[in-house]
Amino acid sequence: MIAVKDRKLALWNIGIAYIAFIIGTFCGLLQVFVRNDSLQLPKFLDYYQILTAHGVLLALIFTAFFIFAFLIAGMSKTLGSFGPKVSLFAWIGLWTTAIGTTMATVMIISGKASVLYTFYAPLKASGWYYLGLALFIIGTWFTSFALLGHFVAWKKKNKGQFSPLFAYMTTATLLLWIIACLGVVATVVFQYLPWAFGLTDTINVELSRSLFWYFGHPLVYFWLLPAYMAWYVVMPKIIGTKVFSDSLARFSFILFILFSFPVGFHHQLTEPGIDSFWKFLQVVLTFMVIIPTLMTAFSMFATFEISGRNKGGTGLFGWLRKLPWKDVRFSSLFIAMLFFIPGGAGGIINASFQLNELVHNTLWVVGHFHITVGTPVAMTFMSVTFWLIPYLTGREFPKHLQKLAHIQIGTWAIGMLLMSTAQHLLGLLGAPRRTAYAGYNGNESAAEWFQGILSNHVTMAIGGTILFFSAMLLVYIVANLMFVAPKVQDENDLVEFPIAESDTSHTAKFLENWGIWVGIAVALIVMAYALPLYDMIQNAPPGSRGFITW
Ligand code: HEM
Ligand SMILES: [Cu+2]
Repeated sequence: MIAVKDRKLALWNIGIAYIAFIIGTFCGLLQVFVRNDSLQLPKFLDYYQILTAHGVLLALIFTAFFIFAFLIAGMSKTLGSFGPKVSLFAWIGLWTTAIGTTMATVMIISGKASVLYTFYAPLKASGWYYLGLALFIIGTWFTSFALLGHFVAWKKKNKGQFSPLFAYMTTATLLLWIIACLGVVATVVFQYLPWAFGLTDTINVELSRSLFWYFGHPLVYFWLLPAYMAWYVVMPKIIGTKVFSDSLARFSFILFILFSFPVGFHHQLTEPGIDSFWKFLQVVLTFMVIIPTLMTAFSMFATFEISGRNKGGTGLFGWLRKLPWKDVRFSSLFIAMLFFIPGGAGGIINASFQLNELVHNTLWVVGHFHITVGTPVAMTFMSVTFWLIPYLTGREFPKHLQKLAHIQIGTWAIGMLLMSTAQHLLGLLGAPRRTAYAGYNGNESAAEWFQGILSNHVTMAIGGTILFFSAMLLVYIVANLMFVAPKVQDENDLVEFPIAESDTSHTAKFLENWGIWVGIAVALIVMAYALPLYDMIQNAPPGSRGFITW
């Protein structure tokens, strides 16, 4: 059992995450109906306002707060309770992120920041929106440094020992996050804030987008790495076995750090201001991420097979039947992983220089990130929710809630399958993303493209509705686990915090040498970005004044 004060910190983070989840998924529900032309929003709400809220609240706020809850709880569990300084920093971090989030959300809701979560210039929001985002990032840095400080203190006390795998992976994730944020902090502080508060008239658009995507791609690994932590460290324990290979797990995290950074241009393949050589280089580096991804997939299936065979499963696939399908902590993780197979394959398509031309800015992309962050990551967080909240609140996870959790996971999977398949197909046929008007004014040939069974905005809306139902079911379960479910009487009956055993006897020492890895990461960043960014600054166009299109 971890210390009460650390539990409280983690619970506050989870609470804020789920408040963002409620508002964010409600916006998602509205979106599918607006796009389907069956809902007209009231005058005070426009489509881009709710779409901004949806993106910010789900992709940034829900994920970040949940991730920090998971990391905080796991670091306290594996390295011991936080000292007073670590706690102080982590609380300052929590309140700063919460204030930043509130500022940004208020600006979005009051219609002063309909710039979507990527806040591309020259769209210009109120300066307070950018300030809110900046505070959010600064807050996460406080929490990150608190956790890194906790790690360093542990290392000092345990000289020469390998850190527990959970703590190692947390450190990798936080280093990735801090280095990634440098880009978005640079553009917000030096470009957006002076521009939005009227100190400068124009903004260098290409530079701002490039700095955004320098952050935006590793951002997806900031979502994924904690999910992988649950896959590598938590899942084997749930199915009653050990981590497949400690050194493979550590090495894959290192590779994720290295190849997360020098690749942001793959989001900018259609932009004219970047020479094709740099785009090509970054596309090639993007494909390197396939290596740690397949390493992860291999270890997961090896873990399943080992566990299934240990339980007596035989034959080519007999072991599959021996896995604990009735345990919702496991079935949810398994479904999350299944969704990542088409998700990853789609990513290869998006990142390909030529194929990107076909799918860029279409609904295909929306389909893609709902089967990457929206399911593999989000459903992994749901799986973690089912044991982490009762663990932290000291409550039971009663049978009837477990049944509901199965329904919740199943409906999320069905809803997402319908919604994202429709989005992928509509996108291939040319339906644009980020637009309220999806019908091409009733043009006949467009109507033909969009009237398939799956390539249809109605299918997307049905999927979205099932998803929203599932989201509300989850909120009901979360509220119960937080406040209602009976408390366990005896500490031995507390739900477990599953951390699998990991054998470090074959793990190479240099994997713990963070200096080397951060050094190589910086070298790759300089190689991929120094010249093109220098060029954007030196040969800058006149810049653009701000536009408020809403
Ligand atoms: C009830 C569940 C959900 C529904 C019905 C839903 C629906 C949608 C729709 C229809 C769009 C596209 C709108 C457009 O391009 O015009 C969208 C965009 C988006 N969704 Fe979701 N979504 C859901 C859950 C999620 C979750 C869980 C995440 C992430 C954790 C997420 C992240 C995003 C992001 C980042 C965008 C892009 C926003 C932008 O283009 O600025 N969504 N969603
Ligand atoms: Cu990317």
